Amino acid sequence: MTFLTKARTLMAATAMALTAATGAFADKVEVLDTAPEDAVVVNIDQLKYETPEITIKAGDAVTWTNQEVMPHNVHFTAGVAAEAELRGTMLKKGESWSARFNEPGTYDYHCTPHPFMRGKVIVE
Ligand SMILES: [Cu+2]
Repeated sequence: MTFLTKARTLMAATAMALTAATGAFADKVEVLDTAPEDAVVVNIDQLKYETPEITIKAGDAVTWTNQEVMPHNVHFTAGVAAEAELRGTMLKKGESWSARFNEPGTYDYHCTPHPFMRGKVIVE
């Protein structure tokens, strides 16, 4: 761990402690009701995530949008996004699902009915 990473981790920990103190503790991955305009978009089409690996910063949001008729979702197995699994809702064509990533790490995911569809969110 570099000094910078350590400093960042400390800053993140401090920010989280402050957030917790105000009563709005942020989960590692928060599912959002609406897609933020500045979210990084991952389109789903032809049985794949078009950008299977994305790198974002802690606090950034990601929106997955299904572009085809075949329903898809975003599924993090237990221990990845939280202690329990995080299974996104199935998306019909044109539908989106968004989540905010609050902690650095690598978050692998797949599509529940199509486990060969895999993607990764790297949070710095
Ligand atoms: Cu799928």
